Amino acid sequence: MKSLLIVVLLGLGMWVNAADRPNIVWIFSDDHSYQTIGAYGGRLQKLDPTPNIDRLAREGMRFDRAYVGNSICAPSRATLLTGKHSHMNGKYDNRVPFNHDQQQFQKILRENGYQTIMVGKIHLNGQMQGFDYWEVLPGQGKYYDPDFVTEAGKTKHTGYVTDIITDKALDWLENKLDANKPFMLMIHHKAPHRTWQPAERHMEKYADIEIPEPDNLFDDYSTRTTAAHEQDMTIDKTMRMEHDLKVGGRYANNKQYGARNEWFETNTPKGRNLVKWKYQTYMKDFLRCIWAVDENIGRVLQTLEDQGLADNTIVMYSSDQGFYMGEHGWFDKRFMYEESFRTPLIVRWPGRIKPGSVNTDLVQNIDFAETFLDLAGAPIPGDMQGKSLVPLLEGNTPKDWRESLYYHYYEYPAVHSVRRHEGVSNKRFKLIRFYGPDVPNGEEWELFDLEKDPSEMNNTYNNPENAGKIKSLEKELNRLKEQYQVPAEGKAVSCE
Ligand SMILES: [Ca+2]
Repeated sequence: MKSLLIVVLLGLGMWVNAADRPNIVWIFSDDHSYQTIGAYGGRLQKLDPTPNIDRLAREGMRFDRAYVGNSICAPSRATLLTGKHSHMNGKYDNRVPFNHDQQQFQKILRENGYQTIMVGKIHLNGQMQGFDYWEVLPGQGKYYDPDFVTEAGKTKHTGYVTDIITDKALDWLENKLDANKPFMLMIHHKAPHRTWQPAERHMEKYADIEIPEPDNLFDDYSTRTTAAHEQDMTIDKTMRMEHDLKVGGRYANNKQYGARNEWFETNTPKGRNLVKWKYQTYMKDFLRCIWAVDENIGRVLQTLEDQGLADNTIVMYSSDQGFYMGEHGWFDKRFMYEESFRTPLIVRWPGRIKPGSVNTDLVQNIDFAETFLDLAGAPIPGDMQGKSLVPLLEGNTPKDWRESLYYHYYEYPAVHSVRRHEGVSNKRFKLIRFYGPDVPNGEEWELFDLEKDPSEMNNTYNNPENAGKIKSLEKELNRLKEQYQVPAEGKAVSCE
């Protein structure tokens, strides 16, 4: 009846009243690469890894050019909540504290009549603010029998983390919502974060399938600068047998990984064959974790229908960044190269988004907070740094929409040894500047033509023909730094 009323009101060209503002279900995962989403196509599509996420894309909009500003977990989440780049919200790496007292979109949503609920992984230590209810994993959280933290303290749970997070969300949808208010329900998964531990029911999935390799699994980094040569995130050298691949040590006699251990002991691959085996094993564990995420998204979609909420609820799916699925021989993220700079973004909004639409505008995680506020009809603070995606969702990209993106990664020296870098990217070209400790001469540059070289194998910065292009990209980088108020190098980033 309620949805019929909305249809009638929309039909009359009238905007619905406050009580009919859309609900938002914001499903988010940790390290989910676009390469492992069926709707994005690519070499893994035929494995059909994500039937429910694909359904969201069929019924909604897929963003092909969604990016982050700093490709690492906690800073990405801080950007999501604040609508600001890392240097403005102060959470520029995984180690510095996040100031919860600062402005965040959910506080404003709540002040404007939304019920706000957050369950799952947030990876920001301290008490959450602006939520009617929050229940989160401590730090990285655990895959099996995880603890959760609420305002009241820590509680222990039995089961698989992706299922438990969804159970909590469904409990809200079925039993706890205030029927007089629209809601924002954030369902934020730990999966498929390292060390890629699947639910027991998915341990055999893809067992007899050969996962296609990327063309650059054995990248030698020629043409790239020091950062690519000296990172510590290769499947070959960095990925660990026991910790990541569950072979040997505490897994030697583990029932779940018994067949894998037995196979390895008998065959013991070496050299390139070992890298290929590690790639297969990593990919299968990763895809198994995704399978549980996708299955649980299916449960959420079904519950929205069962509760009569589907028509007036926007469902958005994204991740805190992308991830390397063996491209460049890597796992992990951090670099400004496409696989980790980009992130999946799929949105379903019945009646407002044309089903099956694809958007190729440059969007970034600084846009999410403003989008939520815009959807809610709430005021958008002038110091947020993104733009609302609502016009894009409705198929009306503004003429002055951004044509370039700013990126900045700070966490070095640190795990995985990715040098600090910043850069600018438009739809065609990307200019990256590595700088700081352990970068020869203080800085090194890379230039890529994303059209001619989508895998970013050929750094053409030193080609004299590109001098003009580099000059204009540098100018654009400086313009973005001024626009986003990036502090001069060596000056502390804001932490107010
Ligand atoms: Ca992450």
